Amino acid sequence: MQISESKRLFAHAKNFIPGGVNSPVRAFRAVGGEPIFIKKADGAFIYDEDGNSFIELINSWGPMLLGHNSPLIREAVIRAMEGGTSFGAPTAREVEMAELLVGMVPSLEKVRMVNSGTEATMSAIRVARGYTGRAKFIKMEGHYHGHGDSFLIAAGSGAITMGHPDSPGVTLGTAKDTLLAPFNDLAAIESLVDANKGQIAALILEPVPGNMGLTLPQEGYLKDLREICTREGIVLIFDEVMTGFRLAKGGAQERFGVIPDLTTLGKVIGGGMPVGAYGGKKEIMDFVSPAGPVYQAGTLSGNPIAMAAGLAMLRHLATHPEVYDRLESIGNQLCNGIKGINAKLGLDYTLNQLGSMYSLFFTSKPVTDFESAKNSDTQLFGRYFQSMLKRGVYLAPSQFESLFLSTALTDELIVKVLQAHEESMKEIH
Ligand code: KE4
Repeated sequence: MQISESKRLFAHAKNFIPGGVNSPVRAFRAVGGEPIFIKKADGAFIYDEDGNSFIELINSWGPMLLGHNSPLIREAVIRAMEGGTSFGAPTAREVEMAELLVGMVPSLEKVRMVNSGTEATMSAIRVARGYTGRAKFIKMEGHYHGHGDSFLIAAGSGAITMGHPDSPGVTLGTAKDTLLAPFNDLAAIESLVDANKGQIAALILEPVPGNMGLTLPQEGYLKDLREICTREGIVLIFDEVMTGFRLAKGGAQERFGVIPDLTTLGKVIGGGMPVGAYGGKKEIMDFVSPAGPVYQAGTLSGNPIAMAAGLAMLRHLATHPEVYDRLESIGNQLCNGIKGINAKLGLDYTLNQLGSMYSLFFTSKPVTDFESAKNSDTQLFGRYFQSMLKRGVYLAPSQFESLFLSTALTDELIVKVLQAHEESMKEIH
């Protein structure tokens, strides 16, 4: 595979951008080699600067639920552009977007638009602290909630990948209010609550974590967290930046029937444009300025072009429930195929899947939390990644990421991915 233009661009980029990328995980540090630079994308394919094409299973880390360059989103953006790109003032589209979100996500009574998942989670924690008057919050080891200081403690995603789950630059003063618990460990939550009675503002988690690789909540775990938070007056926050509008129209909270007090969203709701959102109970959200005293703001929040893309996506999802049937079918077809091939080859690796999200862990042990995810052979994963890339399949360049499938992945393309998987598994063992 010829990648000379990507190599040239990467070398040049490093003169102007830290590490040559605008987000660390893109640098391929965890899988070796150098990143490919993408020129364009369409449907289930991305095309690099050297003319190579790849069936891709990340879909921009989740947003491309319908595949790349979806005509319904492209045309909405082009139409919106004709009226200008940003006003910094209220628009009708933002109202429609908020009403649609409130109508589709069970926990939402009021919602505020921001520009990224990071902004959404930072703001949700701040309003939970303002609402409760408490300072501490609980996060799960290995969960990733964006790069806000309070969250870069035992953080997942790129933070694990780069080996900095506890980032330098986060002060002890900040870190002291972040309490950590292993995912799927209710006793750990109970002991934190007992040791910090009346001091915990919020508990935030990825209800179905994707940022240590996909990991599933154990039976009853989410419901039990809900009960503890209700009992203790702790604001339960579901970070659904990944799972929102992916695991169901109403996200993991709809799929599992557990309703948080606040929800954070991103990715799919922007249809590929920079959009995040946080919302929930109106008695909490009315603490947000200018309705209440908790300050949060943003020049491009509710940007009219981003809203046009998000509205096109959400209107489609609201009126086409069959999208979710298709996503389930694609996920099951692909993952059952992978499991069958691994069994045929006598390879016993753990594959965690829910709907159109999955991770293949290079360990035979179950992966239920951060510690068990770290059992994976990341070197072998790196060889698998490169072998699949060589065969025209683009995976997330880290063992500690979920994959995200789109409705553009046809049955024929699933067969191609499975062929590449079988050849790669033979090659690396
Ligand atoms: P952004 O600030 O990247 O829009 O969202 C942060 C965020 C918050 N919460 C969850 C559950 C997330 O998964 C994310 C971002 N996800 C990563 C992928 N693991 C983004 C990819 C990247 O960092 O380049």
